[in-house]
Amino acid sequence: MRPLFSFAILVAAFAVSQTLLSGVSLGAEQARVSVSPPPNLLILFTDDMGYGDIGAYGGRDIPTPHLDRLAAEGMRFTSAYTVAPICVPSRMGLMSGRFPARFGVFDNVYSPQQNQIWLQQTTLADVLKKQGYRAANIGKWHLSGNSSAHSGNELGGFLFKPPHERGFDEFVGITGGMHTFWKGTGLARFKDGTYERFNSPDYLTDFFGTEACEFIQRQKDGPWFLYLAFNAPHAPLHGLDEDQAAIDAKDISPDRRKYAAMVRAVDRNVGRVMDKLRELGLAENTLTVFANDNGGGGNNASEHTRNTAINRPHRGHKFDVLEGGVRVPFILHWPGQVPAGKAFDGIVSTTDVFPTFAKAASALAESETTTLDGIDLMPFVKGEKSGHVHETLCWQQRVWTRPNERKPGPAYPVPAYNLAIRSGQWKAIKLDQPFEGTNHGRAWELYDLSQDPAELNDLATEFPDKVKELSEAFFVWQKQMPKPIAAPAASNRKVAPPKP
Ligand SMILES: [Ca+2]
Repeated sequence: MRPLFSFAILVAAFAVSQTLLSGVSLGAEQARVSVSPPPNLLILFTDDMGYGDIGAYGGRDIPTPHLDRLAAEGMRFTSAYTVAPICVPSRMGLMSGRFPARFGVFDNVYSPQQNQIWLQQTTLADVLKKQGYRAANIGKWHLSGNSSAHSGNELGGFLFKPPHERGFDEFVGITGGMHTFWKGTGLARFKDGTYERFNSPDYLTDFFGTEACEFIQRQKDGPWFLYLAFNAPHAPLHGLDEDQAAIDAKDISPDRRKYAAMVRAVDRNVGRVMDKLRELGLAENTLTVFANDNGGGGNNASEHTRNTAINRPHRGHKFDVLEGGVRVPFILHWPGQVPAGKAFDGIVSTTDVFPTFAKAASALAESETTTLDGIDLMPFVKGEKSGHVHETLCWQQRVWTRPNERKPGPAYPVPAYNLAIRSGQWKAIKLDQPFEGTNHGRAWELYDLSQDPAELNDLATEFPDKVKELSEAFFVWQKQMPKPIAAPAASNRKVAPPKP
């Protein structure tokens, strides 16, 4: 096993991060060497999809030929992690290349003050735009607050910065977390300095696919950056009749059939986008990543986010720091650059997308990567480096509880946080903790993921030294992070109480 943790490196990284809180420096003095032609960059992102629900990751009852082809032509990562098991902090990590805990965010965001630090961050779109990329976010944003309500000319219910103030030239889609999928649902568009609200002319997932193809067609001379963030298969379970009818499996529940239809629609539109790249001769010069934002909602998540997703072979679901909440499918595709049909088993993070894309675009000098938590994947993909990309990853997630579900007290602090650390084959978890201090009613659990991917066999009593090592490493990481920035009481919010 590789060494666990370098405290010296961690301290050094901390010092750098404190001096560069605003993220990546974009000084004009930075000499940038352009490659010719610069690659187009595509993120295909899904929402609450189950880890085991696409064929390339062991899916059985939902045909996903286009995602499977993406994996067959690219590299499939088997130990990829999101930075948080819920939408907003997950997307913060993707767009910034940094842990959302650095922004004091450990849950979804419900108020402007919770976004204070995040709004100072350089985004991937900022970096690429300065390098001459045309950047579009099509689909779900969910980084301007938690509401899809539109007030005045604002793209969302809060006065947070919308996508076009975070580096994107174009945006069309939904601003909040949860949205209907049917034709006629309300959407927002910003393009060329104009803003409009309109009703979707099509089933939402197909409309986003259409918009993506049209963007690529318009920008075919490149370079472009497209962040295509499907809100499927997040609840509500709105699957087209024809997609439901196309699911051959007989022994699935009516809800699972609707979910399967939503995944099939995502897959169809991934196929349309990849076909468009091939049609325009852009496939060889486009770096694509496919990933899911957090674990599938499964059958146990809160009612409004339950979607029957299957995270097999992992236990847990969205909201959890168990593998079912944080391990995600992750595919990298770049013909001629990324080996085809191979699996990569080392630990990677969705924060790695930022430096991987920025470096591919020659938009990030080596010195600028020190502020990031993410690491460029290409040296690993090309075999120049080996092993885990991240020796250690940590999570701290506010516990999602319904009102009155728990009586506050030492055993159940409110708010409570679930803690987790992965290092090599090991994963340690401690549930229901206050942000600072310890709830001694909950001990650290320890799992050997190489033998027990479902985290069923707690080995903490057998390996106390490993528990000590991992727990100490976790708290070193935690001490780097700002304290949580609390949302105001629900009565003081400008919009209705949010849903994740
Ligand atoms: Ca999500």
